[in-house]
Amino acid sequence: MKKLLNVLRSDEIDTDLIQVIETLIDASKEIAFRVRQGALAGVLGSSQEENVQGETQKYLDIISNQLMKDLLLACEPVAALASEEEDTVVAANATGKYLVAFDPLDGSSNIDINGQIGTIFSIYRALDSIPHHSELQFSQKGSQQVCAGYVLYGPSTLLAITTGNGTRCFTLDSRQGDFLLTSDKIQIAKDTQEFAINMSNSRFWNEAMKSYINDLVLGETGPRAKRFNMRWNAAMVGDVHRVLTRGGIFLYPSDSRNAKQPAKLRLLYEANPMAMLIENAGGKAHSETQRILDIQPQQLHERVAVILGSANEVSECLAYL
Ligand code: AFP
Repeated sequence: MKKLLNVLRSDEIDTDLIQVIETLIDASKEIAFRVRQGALAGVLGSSQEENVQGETQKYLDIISNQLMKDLLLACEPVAALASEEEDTVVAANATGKYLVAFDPLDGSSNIDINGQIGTIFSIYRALDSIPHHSELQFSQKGSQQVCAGYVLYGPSTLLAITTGNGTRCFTLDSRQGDFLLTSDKIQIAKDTQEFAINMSNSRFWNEAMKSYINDLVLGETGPRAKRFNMRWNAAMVGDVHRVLTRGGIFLYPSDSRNAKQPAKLRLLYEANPMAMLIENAGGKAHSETQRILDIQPQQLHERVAVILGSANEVSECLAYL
C-alpha cells in the first residue's frame, strides 16, 4: 500500500505544503496516542476554562490545541494559524507561505464517552499583500483552500485529505506509524436513504427545514416515496466520514434557540474543510443560502448552517428551502 508521503509527492505537491501536511499528521499521531490512552493518561474531563466559543474546554481540547500549535509554530512554511481554541490568529514564521486553520478536537462532547472524535484542518496560501498575523489572512473564501482534511480517531485512525484533485482516505498502520492509502478517489453516491441531523432541535428550525425533515421521516408513506434511516454522531468528523463512505446527507441547519447565534458549526475550520472534501468526492456542500466554498468570511469564528453530502439529496433539500 502507498504511504501518504509517496502519494503527495506523486501528485507533485509543493514541498513546503508537504512539510505542513506532515506536521499536521505528526500532531494527529500524538493526539491519537492520548485519545487511546483516555482515562489512563488523565486527559478526560473538563477544565474550568471556557474558550472563545463560550464552551467549557475539555482537558483533551487544551492538550490537542497545544500540541498542534507547538508543532505548527516550529514548521518553517507556516505563516500563521487559527484554532477553534484560540481567540485570535497566532503569528508563526515571517517567511512562511501557508496558513493553517484547525479544530484540534471536534466532537469534544464525545471524549468522556469514548465516542468518535477527530481533528479537522484547512490550509491556505498566505497573502503577501497583508501582514501574516492579520485576521484578514483568514478571510479568504473556502474555494481558496489548497488542502483540507480530518483525522478520525475511531476504531482505526483514518485520514481523509484533498489537495483539490479528489478525496482520498488513509489508514494509520500503528505498527509502522505510517498512514497507508486505503481509498483512492472517493466518489459519494448521488442519492441516499440516510440523513444525519440532531432531531431534538426540530421545533427551532424554519418551516421549510421542518417540512423537508418531516418528509424524510414519512418515508415511503410520504412524498419522497422511499424509506430513510437516521444517524447522529454528535461529531461532524464521524458523520462526514460516514457520508464519504456510503453516501448520505448531513445537516446542521440554523435554528431559533439563540437569536444571536442562529448557526452552530464554524465556517473556517469545520464547514469549509468538510465542504472541500465532500465536493472533491462528487458531493455538494451548501449553507441554507449558498455554496459553502463561495461564502465570503466576515469573522474568524463565524458560524454557518451546513447541508452536505449526496449531490441529488442536497439539491432535494435546497428545493424545499
Ligand atoms: P463539540 O466539539 O463541542 O462536541 O461540537 C461538535 C460539533 O461542533 C460538531 O462536530 C457536531 O456535528 C455538532 O457540534 C454536534 O452538535 P450537537 O451537540 O448540538 O448535536
